Amino acid sequence: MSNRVAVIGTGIMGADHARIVVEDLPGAVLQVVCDVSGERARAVAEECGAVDVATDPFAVIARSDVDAVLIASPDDTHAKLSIAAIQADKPVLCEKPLALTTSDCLNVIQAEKNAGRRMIQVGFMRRFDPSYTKMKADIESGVVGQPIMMHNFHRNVKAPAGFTGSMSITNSASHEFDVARFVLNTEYSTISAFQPEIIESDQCTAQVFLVLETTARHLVNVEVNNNATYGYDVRSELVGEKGSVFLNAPNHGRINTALTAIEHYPADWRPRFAEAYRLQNKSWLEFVDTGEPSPIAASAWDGYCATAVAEAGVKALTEGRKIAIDLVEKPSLY
Ligand code: ISE
Repeated sequence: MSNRVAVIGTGIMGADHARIVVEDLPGAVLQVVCDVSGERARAVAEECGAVDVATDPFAVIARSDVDAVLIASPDDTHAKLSIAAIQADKPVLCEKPLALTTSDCLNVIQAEKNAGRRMIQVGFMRRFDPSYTKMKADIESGVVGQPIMMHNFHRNVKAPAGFTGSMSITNSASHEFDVARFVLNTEYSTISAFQPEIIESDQCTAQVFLVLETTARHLVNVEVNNNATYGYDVRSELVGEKGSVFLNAPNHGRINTALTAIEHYPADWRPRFAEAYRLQNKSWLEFVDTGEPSPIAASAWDGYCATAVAEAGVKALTEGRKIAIDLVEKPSLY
């Protein structure tokens, strides 16, 4: 039987997920597209050929013709909707972050513990990106020796209106928090946060520079520049004791002309991570089918860890000091 999927939220990612369900997930049916704006829901549903549209996410989760729920609504709705889906016994793919606060993440974890099984996959899609997969494999094969440092760059063309320095940490850098922890297979012990004050910038245009120490004593830095202007650009270099591994972004062509080589950047993350999204969503559908969570995918526990780092990061930025990252004990479910 096909799995009938509801997509909740039709912003940039919700619309993209609806398209992926239809185009790339042969075992899935796009049953409902839901958004508080009925007009937006209808537009996406029509474009993708969804069976139905709706505006009330809780009613959608309760529907008997919905088997699984993909949550891509605003960040502050993720925890409540995830808990409602767990209580309705429907597996969830929840866009990152799982929740804006660690206490809300722990509420989701508690709901899973009450259900007695894993039901949440968090949309940290970079874990499925072939270049990060290769970086992780290169560490594990020992080719660059023991990993020591990881440099990360995360650049968007232009921050949306109202995007703050803190959101650069909670919304953007949360990807690096998760993927560096996944690649290095460690937790973090501290985070420090800085903003360059060379050019006059408001909260929305300010860059953020983060330095993290891991419990295994690696150093990880993350530059977030959400007003880079030139393109969407994510880079990473892992430095080991015997060499280094660079992340290679897929680049489908380079123009050589007039003594110049020209490469193009995407305007946002969707083309850069298209394959990662496809692989992630396929693994989620398998999880829906079998009840077996993917060992690669981020769990609610991983979602909690990323939010704990982000919470400490925002504190580090506002208080101007290094903040320790303390996690609760990991429940046996994970
Ligand atoms: C956005 O929410 C995402 O999830 C993108 O992957 C990320 O690159 C961007 O910085 C975020 O704002």
